[in-house]
Parts: sequence; structure tokens; C-alpha cells
Amino acid sequence: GPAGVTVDRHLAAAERHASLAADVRAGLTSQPRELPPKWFYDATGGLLFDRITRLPEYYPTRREHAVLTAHADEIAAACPAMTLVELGSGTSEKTRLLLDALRRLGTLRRFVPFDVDEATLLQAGEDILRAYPGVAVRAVVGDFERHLGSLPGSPAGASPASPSPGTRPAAGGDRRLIAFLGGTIGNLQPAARAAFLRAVRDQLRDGDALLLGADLVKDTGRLVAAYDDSAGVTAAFNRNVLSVINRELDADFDLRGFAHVAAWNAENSWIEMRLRSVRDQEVTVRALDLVARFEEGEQMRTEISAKFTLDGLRAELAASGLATSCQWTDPDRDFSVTLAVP
Ligand code: AVJ
Repeated sequence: GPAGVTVDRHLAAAERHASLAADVRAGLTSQPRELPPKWFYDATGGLLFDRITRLPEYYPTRREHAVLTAHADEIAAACPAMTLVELGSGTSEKTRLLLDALRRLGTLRRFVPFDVDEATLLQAGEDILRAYPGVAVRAVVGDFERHLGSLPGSPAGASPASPSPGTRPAAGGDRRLIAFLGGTIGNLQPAARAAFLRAVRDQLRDGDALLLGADLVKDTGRLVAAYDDSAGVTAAFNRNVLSVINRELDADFDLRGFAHVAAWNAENSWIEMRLRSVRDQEVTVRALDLVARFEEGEQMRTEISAKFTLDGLRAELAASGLATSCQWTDPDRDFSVTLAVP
């Protein structure tokens, strides 16, 4: 009803489970082994990530916050949206910087947080509802690589095949700003990144815009430290994916048997997180009827986090049909926020 958070579900629990099972089977039976980063984020993983954002070594959250604090009004003026959509929203504080700016401008009517985790969405949605009277909250449970076509306000029956912006109705009364912050774009491989940006672009009408937060290339020592903190929080976050698999797929990973590794991959311009087997060991995943043997020293990749240049970002956006209208960084040029239009 009008008093509560409305939830659209595109990812039922059963489908989510099947998707985890398929990812784990594929990841454990391939060589080298690899697990996708989206499964880090159960309740514990969410809390661990929250702690990461406050670590002295992990600069991205603070830097992005600084960029948004300095430029939120400019962003709102450039895209005076009625609807703010936030992809992969989590519990983010920086959303409020954008909501505040759009409210000051007087255009804000609706907030659409989009995330895979329904509990996180409901919590975030209710907080926003309380803090922003008169703003409707319509949460969407989905995977941003698969369910972008079902955003509220999407043109009905929108063609997946890149129509040119001029052929679609202008945003008019329901202008949308789609925010994808935090640097999560860096979790996608280049081909998946291009596909994702193309899918976003296909959702944008004239007047709509994408706001993209992306981490920038910098000194390797600082990059590695951000993913291998001295307090060991990132190590716990990394190993948490094994607990998720133990619980959800009835597996018996011994978390003490895997060491955290963070390394800079210069060729691909990304940080890789891996789990290194500290001994020969055998892991059983009962729900998959699968036994995986790990040799001592074997490394399984669990995340990539790509780092960009300002020019590279503009080029990738352009290749997906998005024109950069503004680009900001913090004073140290550690992190970027880009506004792009179809
Ligand atoms: C949430 C994907 C932006 O890549 O920096 C933090 C996740 N992994 N520390 C990132 C993460 C290890 C984070 N993102």
C-alpha cells in the first residue's frame, strides 16, 4: 500500500538457489577454479563488507562519498529526476546524498532500490521511507545482469535490441537517474561490462541518465592494501563465500584450509582476490553430489575488481552507446563518478 515499501520480485528463492548451484558446479569443475563474487553477500558478508568500507586501507567508499558530497547538486541539476534507481543498492548512505539533492531541487517522487537480497532491500527501503516523507519506495529484487528490463517505468515491451534514443518517448514526467555506485562495475569482466552497459543504455529514454561510480588505477601498493587489510576483514569476507556454499549447498569447506590472496593483475588492470588451499584436501558438496580435490598451493579466484582511467571509462561508455556528459573525481583522483546519457 501507499504507506509501505512495494516489492517487485524477479528472483525467487528457488531460482537464486539454482543459480548458486550452477555457478558453484561450473566454478569447481573448471581449471583454474573460480567462484563469482555475487555470492559473498549473505547477512554475514553484508556486515563484513560494511566493516571493509570503514577500514583505513579501503579508500573507495570514502572517496566516492567525497565526490558525491561535492557534486550532488550538479548531478541533480544535470538530471532533474523524478525517480532515482539504485542498482546493487545494499544499505548505502551515499544514496541519501543524491536523494537530498533531488529533493532540494523539488523533482524527487520515487526511489527504486534494486538488489539481489530482499532483506537488505526492505531494511534500506523502510529507512528511506521514514526519512523522505512523500517519496514512494518501490524495491526490486533482481540480478542487475539479467533483470534490468523490469525496472518500474520501463517502456512496456521494450525491445532488447538497442533502439536509437530518438525513437523512444522522452522521459518527460518520469525522468529517471540510474545510479550504479561503489565501483561494482569492476566486478564484471570486460565482455559482461559491455553487455551490462548496453542493457542500461537500452533502458534509458531521452532525459534519463546513468550515474556510474568507478575506481581508478593508482599505485599498486595502495590497491593491494585496500584488498588485503591488516585487520584481516577482507580475508574473512573472502572466506565467507565458503560458508555460504557450506550452508546453502551442504558442503564441508574448512575455512582454515584456505588463505586469502589479493594480487594486482596489470595486464587486465584489475585486483584479483583468490583463496589458496594451504594443504592437499578434499571438499564434498552434497547438494551437487560433487567432490573437489584441492592441491596444496592451488588458487581459486573469487573476485576481480577492475580499475579504470577516465578516458577508458568514457570510451567503454561510448562503445555501449552512452555519451559522457560530466565526469568528477575526488581531489586525489582516486575514484570517479561519471554521468552518461543515451
Ligand atoms: C563492492 C564490488 C565495489 O570491488 O571493491 C571489497 C567489493 N571486495 N573488498 C570492491 C570488495 C573486497 C567491492 N565492491
